[in-house]
Amino acid sequence: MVGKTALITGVTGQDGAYLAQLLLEKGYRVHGMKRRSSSFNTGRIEEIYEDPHVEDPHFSLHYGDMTDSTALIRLVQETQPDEIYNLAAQSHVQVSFETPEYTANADAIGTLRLLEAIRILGMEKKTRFYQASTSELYGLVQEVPQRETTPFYPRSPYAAAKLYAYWIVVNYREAYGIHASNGILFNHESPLRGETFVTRKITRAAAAIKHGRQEMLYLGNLDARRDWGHAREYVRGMWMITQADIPDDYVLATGETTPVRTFVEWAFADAGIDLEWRGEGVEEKGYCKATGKLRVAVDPRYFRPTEVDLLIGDPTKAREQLGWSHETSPRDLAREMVLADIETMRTAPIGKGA
Ligand code: NDP
Ligand code: GDR
Repeated sequence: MVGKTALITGVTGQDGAYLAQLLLEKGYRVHGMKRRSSSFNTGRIEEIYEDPHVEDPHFSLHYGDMTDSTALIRLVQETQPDEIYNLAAQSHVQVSFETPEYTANADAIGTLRLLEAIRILGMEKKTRFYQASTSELYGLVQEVPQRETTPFYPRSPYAAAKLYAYWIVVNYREAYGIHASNGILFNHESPLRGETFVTRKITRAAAAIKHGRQEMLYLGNLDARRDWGHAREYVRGMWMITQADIPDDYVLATGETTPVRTFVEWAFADAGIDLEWRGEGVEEKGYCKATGKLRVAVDPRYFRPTEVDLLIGDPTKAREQLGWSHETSPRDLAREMVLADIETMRTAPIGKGA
């Protein structure tokens, strides 16, 4: 028996893949929006992909783009979702400094387009809406740990675009009575994490160095601190937020913060490479203790024009009101990611991602 219908934008991304899997397990009919690409972009959802020729599939993919209002309206009309999870975004903070206008279009106005689709189609009372909001909204530290009432201070075009999206969701909830909620999610990672985000960049490099396929890892700010949780647990939180009787905004976080430098040490140790650091600032370098080989160095090209130095979230509201909590510690997360990359790299070719 098929239950509710969900539409996921950004289904080909890390969170989209985990969420689609979760909803299918819960008996949903899942529609995913993917954008056109010149190469395959469905690698993360291969396991749940259903041949479109099967009768009455539980999982279907549709072309669309957050910058294309008509495609969004048509998709909502055709799929008639009970729940929309808006995960699609230009999600890379550093890239947003180079593509600020596109980032605003996809991340800010794209969210508005989707909310307007609900309104234009008269689905305000039928369709619940989940917005992928972010701890990047907190930006420059105002209060720690950061919670739902902490003031926002965005520090990138990405965060500024997500700030608009956050508030337009609140406004459409108040103005039109749409069941629309923001999940203010702190960083969450997994073996499916995009290769240019810092955790995955580190775990892939540690695995590649272990296999003798890479010599060096170049990183930016090693002092930045993040509250890293596991993506699989956070998509469960997205679903719980959407099931709540009353729409609201919730922080999902572990409550633990770790410097990038420490994540590097963990990942390399799990790959069998204990590091020692010499130098400071851009001179800081990580050497393998056993062999003395240089393995990690700072490259200022990865510094951001404005940085978010410290994120640590307080998930008390989600725990008390929804019963959500994380399970995986940042230390265990690092180990899971490294071991997965070591295994994958045993056979797969590696790219030269930034
Ligand atoms: P990913 O970058 O892995 O996935 C983003 C998804 O959005 C991909 O499916 C991508 O498609 C799609 N996308 C990008 N631009 C467009 C567009 N113009 N039209 C349609 N689809 C588009 O992100 P995550 O899965 O990590 O994150 C999911 C959401 O949660 C994002 O909105 C992100 O900003 C937000 N977020 C993430 C956090 C995290 O730590 N992961 C924390 C807080 C918020 P393609 O595969 O083709 O690139
Ligand atoms: P973030 O994640 O910006 O927090 O956004 P990212 O992993 O890119 O950076 C985390 C911190 O690490 C520092 N850093 C580096 N980052 C990258 N990408 N590459 C490097 O070489 C490097 N060296 C140091 C960064 O400066 C930063 O301080 C992620 C995204 O998923 C967003 O979409 C989401 O909203 C937030 O998490 C919460």
